[in-house]
Amino acid sequence: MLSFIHTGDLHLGRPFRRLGSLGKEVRKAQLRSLMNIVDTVKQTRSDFLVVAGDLFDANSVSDKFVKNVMSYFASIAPVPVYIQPGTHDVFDSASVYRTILGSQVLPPNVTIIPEEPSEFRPIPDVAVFASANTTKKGGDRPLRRLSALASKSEAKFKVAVVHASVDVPGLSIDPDEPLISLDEIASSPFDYIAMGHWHKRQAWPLGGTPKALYCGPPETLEFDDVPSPGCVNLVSLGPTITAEEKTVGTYRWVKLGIDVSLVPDMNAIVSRANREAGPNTLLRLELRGSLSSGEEGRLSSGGPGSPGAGEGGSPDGIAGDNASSFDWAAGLSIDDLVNDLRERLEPNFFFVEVDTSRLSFYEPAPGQFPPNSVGRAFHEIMAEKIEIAQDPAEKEILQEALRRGSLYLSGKAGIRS
Ligand SMILES: [Mn+2]
Repeated sequence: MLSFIHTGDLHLGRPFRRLGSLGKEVRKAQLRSLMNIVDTVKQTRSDFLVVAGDLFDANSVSDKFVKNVMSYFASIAPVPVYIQPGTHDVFDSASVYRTILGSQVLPPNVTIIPEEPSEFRPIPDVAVFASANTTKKGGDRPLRRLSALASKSEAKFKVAVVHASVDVPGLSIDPDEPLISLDEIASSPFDYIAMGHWHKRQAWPLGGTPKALYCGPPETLEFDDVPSPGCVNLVSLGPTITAEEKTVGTYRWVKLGIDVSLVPDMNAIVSRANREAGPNTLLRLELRGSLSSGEEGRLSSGGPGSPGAGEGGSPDGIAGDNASSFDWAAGLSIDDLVNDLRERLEPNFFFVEVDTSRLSFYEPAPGQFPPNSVGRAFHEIMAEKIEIAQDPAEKEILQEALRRGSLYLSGKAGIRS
């Protein structure tokens, strides 16, 4: 069976600044994924390897690093390797590939795809068609030129390598970037289009037999790459074309959104997060929901409560069933909350990031509703009831009703079905 390995978007040398000192561990994992890729080529006895753009994160990489990267490809000689310059390592005058081509580091089994559409024959029955990206922008339509060239080819199997977005409204990142349309895919003479650029595993068209496949980065690059790709495609060329995932990556990036108003306590956040735990898991915890100003919460919990610069208080408990549930974090500032969570989660993960940019600080105020609105009337009626209530427990319930009602009427909270 004829087969090849399709990868792309390795982004070798990426700084991973948000990871601080752990960034270098992920950079090491990127090189490990490259080693796993060449091992996969050997183990599956694949006929060739294609890299669909963005092998390097940037064109400014050191000669030593480039030499090291090339040595991985040299290790599978004479198996042909086709490297397509993408958008991060675009084939412009300052391209890393100009340096590689002008030096002695290019292994004999490696081809850097040139600017003009070209046909390569790794083995007699298979033709690979590709052209380098020479600009990051420009509304280029690379598949059209490749299709024109491939339609003249007699090869039994035709493979294209393209670093571009699929032109789907709402999905393509930028109308000025390299694009291929669904029509171009459908009418192209290719058996398989090895895509790069999008960092997600996807196959187009969505219905029917997929022809243009994104394999995603072999080592995941960010929290937005969901689910973590971490693999390459083993493509088998025969009466039917199949693409099988082969895992080559190390780290799993998990983004978890939690509405603090829907959990009973901090333990619930920790135990939910710990379901994702692992020594190779990076966690981004995105907290959202509304925190009350914490005045009543602080009083009822007796906590110190020092919101300092203004932000702080107790997470909202809109869905709580009783009074104790909505002030579970009373007296905590947002910083305290984040520090507590990090302290409890960090031992169980490779990396933990807590985002609180969508946690809102909230205290009902009549001025937030226009005069003569339902919200203003509700606020005034409730304020009067709170004023005249004698029983402290009743007063507390009314205050909470005001807070929750104001959240609802101002659109800050909804009703769960
Ligand atoms: Mn990329």
